[in-house]
Amino acid sequence: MTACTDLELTMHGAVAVVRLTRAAKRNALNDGLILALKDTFSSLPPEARAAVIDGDGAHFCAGLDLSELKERDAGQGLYHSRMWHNALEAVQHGPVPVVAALHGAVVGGGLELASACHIRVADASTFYALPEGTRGIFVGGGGSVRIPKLIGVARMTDMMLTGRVYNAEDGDRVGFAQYLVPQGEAFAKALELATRIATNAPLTNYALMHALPRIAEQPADQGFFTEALMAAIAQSAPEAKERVKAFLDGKAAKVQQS
Ligand code: 1HE
Repeated sequence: MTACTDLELTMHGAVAVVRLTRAAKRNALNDGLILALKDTFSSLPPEARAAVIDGDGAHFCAGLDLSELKERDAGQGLYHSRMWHNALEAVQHGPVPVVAALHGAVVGGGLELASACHIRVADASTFYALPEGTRGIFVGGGGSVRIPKLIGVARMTDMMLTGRVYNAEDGDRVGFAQYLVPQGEAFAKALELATRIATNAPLTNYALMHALPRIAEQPADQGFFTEALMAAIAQSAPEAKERVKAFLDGKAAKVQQS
């Protein structure tokens, strides 16, 4: 495990809370933090069934630590980007679903980190930007793959060409976040959701993290087939049978409007 004082892991029941604790630098992600994120999500405690990522201070994350950028040549830049890819891959395709608690700046690499999570909860102070465009660089943490899946290629192009910043409400409207809550309430809502996710059958969570994104990328014919395989595996698990029986016996919750 990489020693890093800027990342903290605590367990809240079955939820692993991973917190960026570099508020003095607006949680900018230096190499140490990126490696620590990778290590943390690659070796979560076995009792973890879901995770939350949060950031200390007024901002979720100011993106890449720009003070480290000036030291790299092209080859080092390539390896550096691949290091980010590996780390954020560990978040997206790690063992458990991850909920991001967004507030303040969610910019550059911070937005790339948020987009690697499975659910994003934003509070009213949240704003989204890709300042790479105006800094003369490009996204390197998987943003060009993940962000268009949330908001579309045209909106991402606009953000990078013009420096456009989306506020919390507009970000919610275009698809950055699935939940918008009052200022200061993102962590509580993210923890509530993660606590609920942690009670799902692990195979259902696995299917949503690993099968659904792949099926969505497949041609329909292959997607239907992969879906059928995943459905068969999930419903054959003893836990699925128990949960269905509990409903039929009147012992499980009905679907209810909130
Ligand atoms: C930083 C960084 C950083 C803050 N790297 N040090 N990201 C950006 O281009 C965003 C740059 N940051 C900002 O626009 C602002 O800092 C914020 C809007 C996020 C916050 O503003 P504010 O007024 O609360 O804080 P501040 O006074 O600007 O910053 C406080 C300190 O954090 C200050 O250091 P200090 O030693 O003078 O106190 C800042 O220098 C430092 N700081 N952000 C380094 N990003 C895989 S590729 C991804 C490519 C990218 O992510 S590019 C986008 C980078």
